[in-house]
Amino acid sequence: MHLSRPYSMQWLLWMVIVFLPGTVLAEDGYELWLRYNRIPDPELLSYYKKHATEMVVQQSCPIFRTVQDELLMALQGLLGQELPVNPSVSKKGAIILGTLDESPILRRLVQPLEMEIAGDEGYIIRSLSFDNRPVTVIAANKSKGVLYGVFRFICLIQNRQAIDRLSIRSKPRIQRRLLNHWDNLNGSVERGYAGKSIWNWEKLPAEIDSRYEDYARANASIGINGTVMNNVNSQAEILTKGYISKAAAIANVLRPYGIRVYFSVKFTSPMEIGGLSTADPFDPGVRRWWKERVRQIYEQIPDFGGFLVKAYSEGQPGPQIYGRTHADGANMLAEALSPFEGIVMWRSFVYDLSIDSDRAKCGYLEFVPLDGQFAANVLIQSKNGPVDFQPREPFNPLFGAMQKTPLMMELQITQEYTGQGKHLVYLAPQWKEVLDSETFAKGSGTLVAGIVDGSAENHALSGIAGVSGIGTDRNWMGHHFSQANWYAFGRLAWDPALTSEQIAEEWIEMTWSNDPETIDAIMKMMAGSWEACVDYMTPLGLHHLMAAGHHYGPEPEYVNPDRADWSSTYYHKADSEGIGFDRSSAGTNAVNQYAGPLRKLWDSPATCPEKYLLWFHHLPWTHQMSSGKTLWQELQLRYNRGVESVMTMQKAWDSLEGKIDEERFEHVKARLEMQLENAQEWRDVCLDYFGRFAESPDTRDGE
Ligand code: GCW
Repeated sequence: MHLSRPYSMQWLLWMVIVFLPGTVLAEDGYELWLRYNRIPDPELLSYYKKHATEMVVQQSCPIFRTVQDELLMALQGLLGQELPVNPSVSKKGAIILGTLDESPILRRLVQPLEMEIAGDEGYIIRSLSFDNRPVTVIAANKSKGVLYGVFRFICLIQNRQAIDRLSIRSKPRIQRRLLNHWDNLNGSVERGYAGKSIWNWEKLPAEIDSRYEDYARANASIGINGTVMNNVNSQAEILTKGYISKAAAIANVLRPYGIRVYFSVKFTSPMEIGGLSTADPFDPGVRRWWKERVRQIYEQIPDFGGFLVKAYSEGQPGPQIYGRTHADGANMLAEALSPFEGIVMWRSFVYDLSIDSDRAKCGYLEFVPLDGQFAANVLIQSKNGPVDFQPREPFNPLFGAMQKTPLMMELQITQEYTGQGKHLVYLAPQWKEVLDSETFAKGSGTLVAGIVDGSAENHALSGIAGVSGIGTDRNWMGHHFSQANWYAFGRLAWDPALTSEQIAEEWIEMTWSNDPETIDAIMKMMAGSWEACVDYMTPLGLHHLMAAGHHYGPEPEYVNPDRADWSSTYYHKADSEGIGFDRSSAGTNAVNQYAGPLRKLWDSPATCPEKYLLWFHHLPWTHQMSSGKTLWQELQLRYNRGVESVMTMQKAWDSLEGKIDEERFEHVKARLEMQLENAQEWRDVCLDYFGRFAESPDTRDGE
């Protein structure tokens, strides 16, 4: 039996704490949702023990050992029993794991057709009978699928679900499910709020931090299969021999968990570290340089995923320097990666105001004309909205407008604009709003999710990325509740059709408690938290009112002396006439970038949903809202409502005192206090400022 991990010091310590009878566990959030505390209810415990008596395994490979270790560790924790690992079934309640190719028992039990449907990463979990003994089968075509199946099975027990009548078949809808680390090589993390980068570049490759493996477990448990290790504001050094070896050492730890590594690369690397005088993608020397560098990477990291590129944006160089297009640049890298089956993820986050004075229109204007020009192994990576991870944005109009090109979606797990690891904001509802948006790209029924997963436009490649926010803090994310966003990202990347409630419930039971009242209280807190944040920061379609630079607090009056679009006033345009950005056909006509039915709906303030109202329209303060109030009154009401929601969250949390371990309870309590202060500040600063323009007097209570 292979039990390498559990014998680590950390594990031993953990076991001692867990098994001391009557101990209230001290928890610091390090275990994330992979908490395998003993099931306290004796009846439940004996039920699960009856259905988990032995593990039947007929194969071995690095991923398979991971699978086995994880299940052993989970059941040892949850059930307090160490499962024997046998090559054949000897008991009722056996759990049979494996792939059909390698397991003769599974070949007897499972229909090959069923496995075909599961694909390369999918799995089935079934309650079956083997020689008249009830057994559980976790089967897949590849070991990786078994890994995902095992994590789901563990989750069922953590969620106290029945495991004796299982009939589950699952496979991911999106192929590349990646975290994007905005980690710099000096250990800092851009827009990170949880300490330093977990990659200890200085000590690598000699020292392998045990966190790497825990990071891999957490990601594998939610189906994440890739990680872009470094910041999109990239440094050429990532492509030097030294860094490639360091990355290779990490890749070796991640590989048994089905996770590949990728790099963000800088377009001018051939000049910065290659001694060339140009980075022109049409220059044969440059092309050779990239090919050679890619070859060197694959020598050390044979399953390397590919490159992510931020080009000609916010100071990053791009092919435009040489009069070439995004497609020219992307295709050059694609050519170098293609023999190794690597991919290029080329970002569409560009906003050159010489192309259009409305920043929200720029990505579309630059990229749509290039549709059809990208190589087969290029994906365009686009943020969920057209501006920049604001608390709420309509979906990015590129989704649906580039039908010949696979578009990846980039979401921001790290809460740059939503409270930065200090506010409790559950982002799954935000992501769902975008993924579930109807694009009308091919008549009705074409959701953004269908474009991202490749099904709507029949793409061979598909992907989704989450900007990670993970750091060296013990709880990984700064706020215990920010872990829910990491979790939700993985689950939605696997299946965008899951609801944010389903995901929250799963996560709460794994992370906090199985007590129904506790679950209910936390569910309510999470469910309303995103709308609360939108209300106290940027209600009714307002956006980018954040303070310059750090983007944390409010600064609606901010004017950048150099760039209009780095000013808050550019976005809200408040004056004595009214407030909002006119992107209607009478304004910048950004609305025209959406398909007909949406264009029509959003072009008129009468039919534009109120959540996007000031995104698309500049309206007088006296504009009548659906509530019968004026716009100014409604704005006050929303800001106040946001603050009140935080108070409600606080009350809900306080009611859980004694039901949640003290350390995490106090941590969240303190953060909620900070969140309330911040929400009040947002409200007061914004209403004071807008009040200077609004016609009616400031009726702070929304009356
Ligand atoms: O959201 C903005 C951030 C930058 C970031 C940029 C991007 C990595 O403020 O910090 O740079 O977007 O996505 O490229």
